[in-house]
Amino acid sequence: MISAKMTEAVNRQINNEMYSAYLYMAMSAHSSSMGLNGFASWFMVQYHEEMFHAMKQYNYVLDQGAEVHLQTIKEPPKSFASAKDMFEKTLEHEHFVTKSINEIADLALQEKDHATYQFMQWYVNEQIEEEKNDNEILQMLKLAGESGPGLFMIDQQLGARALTVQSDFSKGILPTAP
Ligand code: OFO
Repeated sequence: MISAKMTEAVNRQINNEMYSAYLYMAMSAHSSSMGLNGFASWFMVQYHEEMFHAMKQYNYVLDQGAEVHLQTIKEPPKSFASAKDMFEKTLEHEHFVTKSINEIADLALQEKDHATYQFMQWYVNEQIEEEKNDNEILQMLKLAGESGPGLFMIDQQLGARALTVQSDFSKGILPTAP
């Protein structure tokens, strides 16, 4: 069983993950409208990753015998200035997510809640990977340029990203291979 304060914190994080999914879905739509189909596909893969993050937390709350409390998801921006702008906003958002994950891990330590502390370590590691990927893409955009052949090349590369997480939750969260 987790505390009421921890239940509230994880529920808030479910909302953060759902907003992340919504934000990347908005970026995917915007990329499509700009003809950047590789970017659109990359952001749609990211959308699925965020839904997976949210569903893992949803499952965790239920497994702990606590209540899931779904909250309003705020509206993401409608449009973005450029491909670089989308990745700057992505990185900025992921910094916020990292901070909020660290706060839950801090709370778990304070409460001597080892189960939640251990559960959150998966997210701590995931954030390192996400920030690294976003930084690398931003670097590419700065080096190869934000238009013409440079942008086309990055679009092709981003389009190759494959989905590696579960996206069908009709049977709950399936155990991942060891
Ligand atoms: Fe983009 O990260 Fe979730 O947790």
